Amino acid sequence: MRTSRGLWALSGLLAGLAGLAVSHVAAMWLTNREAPLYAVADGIIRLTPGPIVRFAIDQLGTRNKPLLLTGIVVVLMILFLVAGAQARRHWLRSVLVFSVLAAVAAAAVLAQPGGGPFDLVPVALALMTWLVGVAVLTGPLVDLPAPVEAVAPTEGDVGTGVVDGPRAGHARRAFLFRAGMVALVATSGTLLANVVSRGRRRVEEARRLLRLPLTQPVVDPRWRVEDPPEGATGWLTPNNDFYRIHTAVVAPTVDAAEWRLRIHGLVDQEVELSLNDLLALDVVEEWITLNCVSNPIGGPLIGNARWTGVRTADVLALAGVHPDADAVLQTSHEGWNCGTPLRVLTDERNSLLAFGMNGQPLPIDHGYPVRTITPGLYGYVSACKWVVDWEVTRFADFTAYWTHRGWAERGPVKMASRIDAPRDGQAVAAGRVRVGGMAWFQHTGLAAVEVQLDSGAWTRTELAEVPSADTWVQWATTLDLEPGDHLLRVRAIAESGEVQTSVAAEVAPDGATGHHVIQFSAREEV
Ligand SMILES: Nc1nc2c(c(=O)[nH]1)N[C@H]1C(S)=C(S)[C@@H](COP(=O)(O)O)O[C@H]1N2
Ligand SMILES: [Mo]
Repeated sequence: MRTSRGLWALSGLLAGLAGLAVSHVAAMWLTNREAPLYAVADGIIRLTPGPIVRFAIDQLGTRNKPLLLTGIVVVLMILFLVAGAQARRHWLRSVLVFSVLAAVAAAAVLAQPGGGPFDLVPVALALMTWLVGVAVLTGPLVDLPAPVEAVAPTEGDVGTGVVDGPRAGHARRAFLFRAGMVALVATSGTLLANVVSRGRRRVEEARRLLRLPLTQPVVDPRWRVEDPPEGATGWLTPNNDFYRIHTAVVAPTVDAAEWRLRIHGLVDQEVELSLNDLLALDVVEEWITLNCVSNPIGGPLIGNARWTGVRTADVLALAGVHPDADAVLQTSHEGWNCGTPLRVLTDERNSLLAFGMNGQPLPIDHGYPVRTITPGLYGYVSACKWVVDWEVTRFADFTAYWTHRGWAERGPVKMASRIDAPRDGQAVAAGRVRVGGMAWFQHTGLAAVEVQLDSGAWTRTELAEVPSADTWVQWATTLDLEPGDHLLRVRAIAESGEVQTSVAAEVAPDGATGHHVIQFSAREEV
């Protein structure tokens, strides 16, 4: 071993990882929150400009958070190595690095919604582990000779004579033993953190046991096209396949028994409702298709489910809404918010406070125990998950999470259609081929879907029936394909006669427009 510099850095890394593990376990046991690491990730997202967050969601989909967390861990590991290496020059230097990291974590933890001094305990324990860990690990290293290049061998210098003497060997063995111990603490801590009941598991368990008036959804065969093409999208989106969009790094875990919705602002009387209060109202079941404003043309950020809940109109009636109000500012448990037109929440449509999704209690990631779901509006202005607060107010008096970041104040869904089969770039056999997909214009309704093959005429497709205008529509048709490359385009036509525009618009600020076009090839059968 020519130099002990690597061992100093390694000491920092091991102590650092052990501290992370300790903070993880402490957070789960003491505060019933996710580890401070997640608070830091949350903080980074909150401080990042909206367009960049949107871009990340668009580019990476649901992988954006694991990637962010991985990025943070990589940066931390580098800083841990630096802290260890700095300790070799003076122990105070590593104290400084670790203290700065702890301060950042402390700030992030306190900035969490509902964050308090008690949430600092895991951070303090991590800092202690870091400092003690580095001291314990580097103790034996002090006895190792300095790196060779640092000690120029001069005549009569006995210092270089002990490079691999018995003292050094002993020091190295002592270091390895202690490193092993610290590594053990780090690994068992991490394992323990995953084993001990996390807040999520606890709520997951309660969710499983929760008894709600739910029935299993039944898809009427008429809502599916006959003879669907291979690769067609199912009309009902199973909960596990339903797209998920939220700004929170870790979905909030809300206790259904403690859940309350507070309604205040421009109302006759403030009310606070529990889940049982909701269940005392008329419970309804509605098929509603939900989509994201940042779904690009042909994209996957849309799903169709049968939601169980109570009408938002009935709930607002309990509070009595003032005539000068035009909006409800909805806020979720973790602080995200959106502004929804009061008219949409109180008109004839089945805008719901939902607690059931496809016959199951709402999954945690989809807003357990209660969320809003509003036919005809994009999610970012209406579908507040983990909703806990409704302020009846006026659009002129606030901006919400996404409107503050430049997205449109109103988000009615735009007419759209999508080709699901064949896929873009796919090769199919020439001759008669079934093609199909989905089209939607929630709460307005579609009259037809047409396709255009290459530069041919627009032709009508077969449409399945729908239970209401609030869901997507399945379409299919048979094409007669010559061998070679083809382009297929789709467009929808509303009940009003309006034709889906071919003019392309970006998703920002209020939803994409344009026709979905795919390119595919037909091959001569061999
Ligand atoms: N609390 C909370 N609710 C939220 C969001 C969020 O970031 N936080 N995102 C909204 C957006 S942009 C969409 S498209 C829908 C997505 O709902 P889903 O994840 O159940 O598909 O939730 C909406 N409700
Ligand atoms: Mo969205």
